[in-house]
Amino acid sequence: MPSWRPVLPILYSFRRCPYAIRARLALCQADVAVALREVVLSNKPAAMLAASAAGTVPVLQLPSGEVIAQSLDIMRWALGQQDADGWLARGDTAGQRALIDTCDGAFKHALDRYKYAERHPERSAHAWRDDAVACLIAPLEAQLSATAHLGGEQPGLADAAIFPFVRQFAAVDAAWWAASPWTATRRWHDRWATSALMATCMHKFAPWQPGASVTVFPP
Ligand SMILES: N[C@@H](CCC(=O)N[C@@H](CS)C(=O)NCC(=O)O)C(=O)O
Repeated sequence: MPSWRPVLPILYSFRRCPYAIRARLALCQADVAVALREVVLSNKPAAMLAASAAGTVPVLQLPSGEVIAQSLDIMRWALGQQDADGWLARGDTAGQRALIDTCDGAFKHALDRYKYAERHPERSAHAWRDDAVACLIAPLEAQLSATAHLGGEQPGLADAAIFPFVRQFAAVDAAWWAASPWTATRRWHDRWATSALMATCMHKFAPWQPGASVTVFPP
């Protein structure tokens, strides 16, 4: 047994953040171990802000000191280490990148307003929901009616990148979602929601504090 401890990359993460979830999904899929530091967004650790002044999660700090502060870049970095199931080849095509852009742009915009409609009284919750459906759910439904996942019958990067946001969308009004006509997208959502990968990614960790012992993720 070596007397030294390998130095792990540090992942600043927040359990419910969809960007952090997509990063953790890729780290789990690649089976890349990191030292997870669960962050409380209202009390961000100074070490995280020193690594990335933007102050958003997730942040991955490599042993070399390099910092990766965008969730998609963390996904690509993780899968670049190990990608036995071909998530990058299957799930990072130009068409899928366009869907991810829509997810992070117009869909996220509408989702936040649908979720917190009382803060955006200029339009009704239903109007924001209609926007979200038009920009992302409808295109997803078209693709997922043809194939089980976005890049074919097996999952890939784009599925894992987009799913955490659809998960939030579905949870805003679960009864509406369950009765909605987006059957292929609901099936895809349910497969991801009940996957072993998601169960691992949603493991609960206490907030990190300086000096705490290392929490290895995936656990
Ligand atoms: N473009 C970033 C966005 C990350 C992001 O906005 N994360 C949210 C949490 S879901 C955040 O950290 N917000 C800062 C805050 O709430 O203070 C990425 O892809 O990683």
